[in-house]
Amino acid sequence: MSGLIQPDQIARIDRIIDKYANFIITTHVNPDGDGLGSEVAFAELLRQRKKTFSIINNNPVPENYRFLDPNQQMEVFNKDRHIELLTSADVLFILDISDWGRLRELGELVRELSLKTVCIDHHPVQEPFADVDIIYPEASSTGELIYELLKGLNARFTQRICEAIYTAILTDTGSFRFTNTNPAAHRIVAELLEAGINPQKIYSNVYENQSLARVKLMARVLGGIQLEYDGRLAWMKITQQMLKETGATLKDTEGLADFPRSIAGVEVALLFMELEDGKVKISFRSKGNVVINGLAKEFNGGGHAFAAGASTDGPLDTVIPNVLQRAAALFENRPA
Ligand SMILES: [Mn+2]
Repeated sequence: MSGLIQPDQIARIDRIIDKYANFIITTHVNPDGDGLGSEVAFAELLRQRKKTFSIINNNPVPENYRFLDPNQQMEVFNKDRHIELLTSADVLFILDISDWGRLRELGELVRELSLKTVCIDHHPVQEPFADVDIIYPEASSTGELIYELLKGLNARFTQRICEAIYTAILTDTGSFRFTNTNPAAHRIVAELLEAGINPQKIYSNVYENQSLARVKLMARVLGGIQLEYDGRLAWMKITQQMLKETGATLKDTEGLADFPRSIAGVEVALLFMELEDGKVKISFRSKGNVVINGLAKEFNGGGHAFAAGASTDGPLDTVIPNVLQRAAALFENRPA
């Protein structure tokens, strides 16, 4: 299988792992299956190489991904608790993110320290990010890149590594449905299945593990879907009141933005979420014909061509019409 990561990059990572002893692994805020799965698989490589490592994230592991971390080795970043560890560490591996803003306080602290940084990611970037960047937007997921790296470094593909990489690819491709689904994703997953992982068990852990509050919130949110631009744009909102009334929390909203794409004729879906501080988080999703990260950029956001996000000042009732108006440009000169 020809990979994306070049042999000299693999050799460079090999040398870094060889040379140093203490490693930290992290991923973006609100970690997802790709970030967490990639962390677990990469950590197992370091374990096989007899290295000392810690996995430190800005947020706790969501309930439905706890199976990836049965011994609860993933730590939630706390400056007072971790400053010594981070100061004495040699290398920080940053997975599934190449944006300091999405590393929050951990990122701020790291930039003050002299840690060597290595980034492995598939988000598009404009400029160099870490000391060593292994960034391929054409990869389906960071999990795909971790697979290549582990292959290149002759890791032993234990059950744990196989499950972690499968989870990363499964979740980031939306169960092999999204536009980032590529032949490599299927080839890698075929190999993981041959190695004996149980896809039904992993699917059930990730997707059949929802809280009642989330399902109730979903009903409210979906009930409020509105269509614009001849049904080519669908939008919905989540208010603080809706969260309160259903008992749902922010983490219960993950994945909701993808839903309206299932409506016939809808090209673009927007989800507006009122945050506690009054700011508004916007999720942009596209079925694959209309590029939406340009629109996200207009609101200080960014992301992939067909999945992006932004966060802007409220109130919600001002943001929604503003974004909808600017979205008109997406459909100009584009017959339905
Ligand atoms: Mn990812």
